[in-house]
Amino acid sequence: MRILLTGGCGFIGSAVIRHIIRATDHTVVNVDKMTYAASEEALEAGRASQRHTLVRADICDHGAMRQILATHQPDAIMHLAAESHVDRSIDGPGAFVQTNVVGTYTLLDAAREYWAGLPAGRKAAFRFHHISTDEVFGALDHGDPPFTETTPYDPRSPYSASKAASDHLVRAWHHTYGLPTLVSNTVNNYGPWQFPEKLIPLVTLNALEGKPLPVYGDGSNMRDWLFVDDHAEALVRVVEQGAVGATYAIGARQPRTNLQVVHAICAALDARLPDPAGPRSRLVTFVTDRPGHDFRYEIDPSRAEAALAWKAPNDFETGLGRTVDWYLANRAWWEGVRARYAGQRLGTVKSAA
Ligand code: TDX
Repeated sequence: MRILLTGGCGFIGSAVIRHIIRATDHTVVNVDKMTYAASEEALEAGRASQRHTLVRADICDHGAMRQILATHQPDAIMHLAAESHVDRSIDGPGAFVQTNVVGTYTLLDAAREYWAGLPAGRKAAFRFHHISTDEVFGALDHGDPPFTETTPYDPRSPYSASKAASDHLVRAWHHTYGLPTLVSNTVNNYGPWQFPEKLIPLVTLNALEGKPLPVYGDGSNMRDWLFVDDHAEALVRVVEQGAVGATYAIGARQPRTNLQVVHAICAALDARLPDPAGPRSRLVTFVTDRPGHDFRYEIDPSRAEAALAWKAPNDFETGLGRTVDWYLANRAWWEGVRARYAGQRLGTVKSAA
């Protein structure tokens, strides 16, 4: 199948492209705006593959989307392009509304026009797969059951509100216009090539550089963790086998407190590269909490696992070991990224609202 994938130079999009090139015979047209978080290097073998084409374009550009669809004639769209960092959405929500809401609308509109013009067989087989997050469901408290496909929406940050809006638009295009859509929502991803603004790569690099490891609040907030290559595998199954109109809640049943995550990173690094100054946990520093910090996210992936005949191969400890090994082996990449963004604190709402 010919897949048009948006955001293919991002963290999750590039993992999907690597998986497609390695494990399937699909071809990919990668539409990416190349923002600060994009990395062409992350495509690895995809860069040189005849089955991958990179087109630099913004999903908010309707004319460009129409033209790319007409030229490349995809059988499916996997939509991963998004602004993704919650702290940045606190400092500058406009870019999130623009790319995540207006961009998704623009892509949907161009996709509908393209899909309407397809011959009957290709029209029936076409899929628009929208990739989203568990943050749209709001925050859980201790003891609340994990999110599922039927949990009501309750987004609470500019980022999650923009993703929720885009999920609603995708479902509206299915119910109103019949566009054959699929939606998946997932937990926190981690792994190689993640931009070091997110917790795991930020703490890994700070720990390697002997810098403070910033833990928001008391570190008891909980996230549920999925290794990015496992997510990529699940996403390709969704686009290949998913039921039109369905939602898939994808996860690996690996909830941890942030403090557990930070200690696990320190232990993994200490075991591989001991720091002469002592265990890296000494660098843990509790800092002012994130405004509106959601307490806990967790997904029950039972329905998606059954529907897709898929289960995440890596538990948190295995995936984290692979991640830490990757950062140790790819210093040149992250040193270049850190030269542009050294990991300074974002999203503290310094000026009074
Ligand atoms: O320096 C930090 N210290 C810290 O304690 C950072 C960057 C984060 N945190 C905390 C905040 C969260 O409780 O760690 C947790 C994880 O933070 P992030 O990596 O910023 O992720 P999160 O806010 O949970 O959102 C992520 O998961 C869902 C992604 O950024 C989203 O794109 C995804 O949709």
